[in-house]
Amino acid sequence: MLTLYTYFRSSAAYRVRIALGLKGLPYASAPVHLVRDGGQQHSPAYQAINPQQLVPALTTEDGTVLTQSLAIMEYLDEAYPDRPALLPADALGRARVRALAQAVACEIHPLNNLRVLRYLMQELGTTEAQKTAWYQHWVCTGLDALEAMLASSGATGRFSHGDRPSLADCCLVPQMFNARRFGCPLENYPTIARIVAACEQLPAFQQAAPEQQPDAQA
Ligand SMILES: N[C@@H](CCC(=O)N[C@@H](CS)C(=O)NCC(=O)O)C(=O)O
Repeated sequence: MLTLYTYFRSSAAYRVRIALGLKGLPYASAPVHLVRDGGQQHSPAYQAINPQQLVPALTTEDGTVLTQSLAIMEYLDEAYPDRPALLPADALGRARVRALAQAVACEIHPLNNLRVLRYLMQELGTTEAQKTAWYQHWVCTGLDALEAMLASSGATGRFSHGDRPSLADCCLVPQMFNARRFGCPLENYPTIARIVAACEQLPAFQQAAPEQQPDAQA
């Protein structure tokens, strides 16, 4: 059985939850509370699983631990090729989907991660308002680019790439969840909004949503 180390509000874990749903793969959830107990990601037990002290991590069926959401999702795609694909069949399509996914996972998300926001406030002494301004600035910078990439390409369809959900959508939807949570202005992103609305009609996206996770209730 696959086991996902997850936190309901973690957008990186949310990506993998969507991917598991799209592939139709059952898994066990192992919640890691990022705030409680000083952050359970820092516990020796979790550090033994992921020395980066970040979620998600995934234990494969043979017990191997995988980290990094993009690597995990690509593993799932390669290890379960008979399930719906998260990447297109053609090299150019794969490059485009990876670029869209990385625009979220490598450009937007790392700047706004919990530990970065904490460092801003606790070590650099920013105010709550300054922290929020930082957050919104980097989200909007990234989303401006993503909107342009999606709106200008004929490869964009009902979803980020064509008419089937892909790795790009697995990254986009959680990022938009975070953007809404932090009050980012989103009116300039009509293409992204349309794609997110299409994704949110699918059970894989609905079941992966933070509010549906068992640890959201705890
Ligand atoms: N690049 C990593 C990012 C993982 C990551 O930053 N996870 C966040 C939650 S979304 C985390 O565990 N943060 C804990 C912390 O900042 O202490 C991935 O894609 O898996």
